[in-house]
Amino acid sequence: MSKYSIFSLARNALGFHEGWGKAWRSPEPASEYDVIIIGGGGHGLATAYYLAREHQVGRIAVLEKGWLGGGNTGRNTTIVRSNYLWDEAALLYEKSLKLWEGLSQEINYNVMFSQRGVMNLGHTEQDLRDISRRCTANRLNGIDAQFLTPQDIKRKVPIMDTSANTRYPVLGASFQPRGGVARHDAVAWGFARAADRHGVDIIQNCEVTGILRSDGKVTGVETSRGTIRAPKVGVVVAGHCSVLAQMAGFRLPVESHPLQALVSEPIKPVLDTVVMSNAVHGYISQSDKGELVIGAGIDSYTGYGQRGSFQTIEGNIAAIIALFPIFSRVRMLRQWGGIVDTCPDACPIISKTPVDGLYFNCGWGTGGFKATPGSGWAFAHTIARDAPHDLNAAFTIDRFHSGALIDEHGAAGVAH
Ligand code: FAD
Ligand code: PYC
Repeated sequence: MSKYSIFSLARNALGFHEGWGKAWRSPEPASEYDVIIIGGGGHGLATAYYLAREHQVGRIAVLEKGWLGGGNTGRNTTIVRSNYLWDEAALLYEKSLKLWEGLSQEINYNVMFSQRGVMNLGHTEQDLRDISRRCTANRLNGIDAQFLTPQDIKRKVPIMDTSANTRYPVLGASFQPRGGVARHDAVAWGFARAADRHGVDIIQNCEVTGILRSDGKVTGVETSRGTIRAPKVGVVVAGHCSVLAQMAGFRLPVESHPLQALVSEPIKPVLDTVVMSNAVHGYISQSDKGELVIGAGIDSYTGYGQRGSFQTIEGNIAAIIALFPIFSRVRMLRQWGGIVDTCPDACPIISKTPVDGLYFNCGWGTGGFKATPGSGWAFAHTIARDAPHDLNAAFTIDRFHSGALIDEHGAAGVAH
């Protein structure tokens, strides 16, 4: 470390960070852009970054009604993996995983991507058949996948109850060593700073209230900060995509549900991988700070409250304690909910729409955090070229008319 940076570190430590520059600008909205992105979550910010970086689009704005990453991006349990069954989904999520592997360097921001592996447990003979089918399909697509026996599982996670007489007998698991976790808010901040450096205007506290159209084409948006014109608009608002679709005059086959998560008080390191179980609707990992990060399945009702119901997490915690009796006396610190946008086939929409120049990226449901870089990359291509990339060509809105669904309930299963 140079003398200069040691002094500047000491000065900032003693001086309440005086002189630290803002990570991104906060410009007033211009009256017109080449592309407007609605939604300042990870996907929206990544889209803006790749539009500027890979497609040299000049004037881009990201409009966010609240603060960056205040939606699902900052509320998820940060699990990253690509072990999906069908080629279309597996290749899209694997593209994303490959981008994760170089992301901190690419955007020069430490997103703390930690490839500690992701384990998906099987509790019945049918679970094992599904797991082994998925492992084989993954390997055929060049995706790392291992089948673990109960003995392998016990060696990797000694604190799990793998004895025969438990409520949820552990009969086997799939394991993706390259899967893991990342720091979710850093992903939003990192993409925001990188996009800003490429000239993207990031405008917070700017709610889109209407989508302007003329002769079947988008012409701009109405916002809480006035009218902004653009010939292309990308919508990436997760749980609120149906609201935005209604503004544009069409309907999406999406339901919005609360999805909850919890963290415990910090404890010593005891769990160095991610464990998920579709059957018990629960998943758990330990953060670098020592907190247990626990998630549940979706609440069964639809709604926009970022809370969720007690009964869902009560069942979730009971299942986690059955698998990990050692945690029975750990105290939970916080609980929260996000609104997830679920499609009938548990796959996303990255697509053109019935309105020319208007594009939607949504329907990631409970599993879009892992897709953040890949989704932004593919959506940027779709907007810039007005045509999908091969990787997202199957994820159109049209598939709900044609019937070409991609059923990923097994891989997304934990929470849908
Ligand atoms: P968001 O981050 O929600 O961003 C959308 C933004 O749009 C928001 O900031 C919102 O304020 C803004 N917006 C909405 N309406 C408007 C408007 N009218 N005008 C302007 N802005 C607007 N996925 C995984 O892969 N792994 C996990 O472990 C995982 N765990 C999860 C746990 C929980 C509890 C939850 C809730 C989700 C989880 N997910 C997980 C899913 C994942 O979080 C989402 O799929 C992903 O973060 C979606 O990102 P996004 O950028 O599309 O949405
Ligand atoms: O998609 O891996 C996932 C996931 C885990 C928890 C919520 N979603």
